[in-house]
Amino acid sequence: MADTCALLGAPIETGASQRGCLMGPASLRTAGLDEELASLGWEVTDLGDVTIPPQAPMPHANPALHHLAETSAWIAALGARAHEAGQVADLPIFMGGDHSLSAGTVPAMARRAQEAGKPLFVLWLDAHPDLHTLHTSQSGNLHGTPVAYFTGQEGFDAYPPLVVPVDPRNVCMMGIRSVDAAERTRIRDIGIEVHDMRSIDETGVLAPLRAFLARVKAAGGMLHLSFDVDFLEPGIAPAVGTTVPGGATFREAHLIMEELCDSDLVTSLDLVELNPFLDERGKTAKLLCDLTASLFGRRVMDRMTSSSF
Ligand code: 4U7
Ligand code: MN
Ligand code: MN
Ligand code: MN
Repeated sequence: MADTCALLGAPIETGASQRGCLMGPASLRTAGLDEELASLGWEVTDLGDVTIPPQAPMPHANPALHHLAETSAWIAALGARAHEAGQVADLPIFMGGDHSLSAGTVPAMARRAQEAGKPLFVLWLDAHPDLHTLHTSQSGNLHGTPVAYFTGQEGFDAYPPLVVPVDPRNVCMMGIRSVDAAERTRIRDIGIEVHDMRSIDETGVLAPLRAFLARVKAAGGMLHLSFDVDFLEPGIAPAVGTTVPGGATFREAHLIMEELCDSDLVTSLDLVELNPFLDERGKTAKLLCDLTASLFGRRVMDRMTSSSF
């Protein structure tokens, strides 16, 4: 029987500074994500898009925050729908939408893991650690907060109550190259594993990835992959509001997906920050589909053992 995956659209853009992420799910569907996964033998169900009703403004001590009420409502709505998606599918895919959606999806996957009696691990592929609390964010853009929230940091009274936090030592970040002062302190304080771009230049992606996957496997964990488009070098993935030069190359990104596929450990996926308004003839959406296909089993050749030569 084919493995099952579900697509859930999260057209949220209130966490980002620039508008356009709400078109992300439509762009991924247009790029043919569902057909691609079906062609790889997966049984695909499209659960449609989550919506929220209009919200009254919510005041906050940090006057910089934008769209707090809407974003908090999105997080609550996504938490419920993501948990349902995780019950109907082996591998739910959450199509964003800006990265604040992970404040809904990751806690939902932590609940799902707890129900299965397993710990949740998170692989965070991003230029940014997204480790602000509502009080330390200076930009006020809430897509910079999900990791602080789902690891159970204080300062999130205005978000829905967190039921199951993720142990920060179970979070591994790769691709990091833009860190604010408050985030740098927090990374050290709570013990997140961070591979910034300098260390990736030094070691490549495989060595730290394999070490992390070995930890997940040894713990019998479930693994959530959160993929922010700005993890990638902007030249190959222009459709994102927060480009930072020096990102992962085409092959580094595919190699990560291929290795994750072989590990068979990934149990849920966020595709976030795609802003189709900024795309060039759909190239970023197509690249995201291709990377997802690598994660779901597309390969050029069967792996040859030395005996096949
Ligand atoms: B993304 C930033 F200041 N740290 O808080 C902020 F650099 O989901 C960026 O990773 C946040 O794209 C980026 O606004 C959030 C900034
Ligand atoms: Mn992000
Ligand atoms: Mn980012
Ligand atoms: Mn962004």
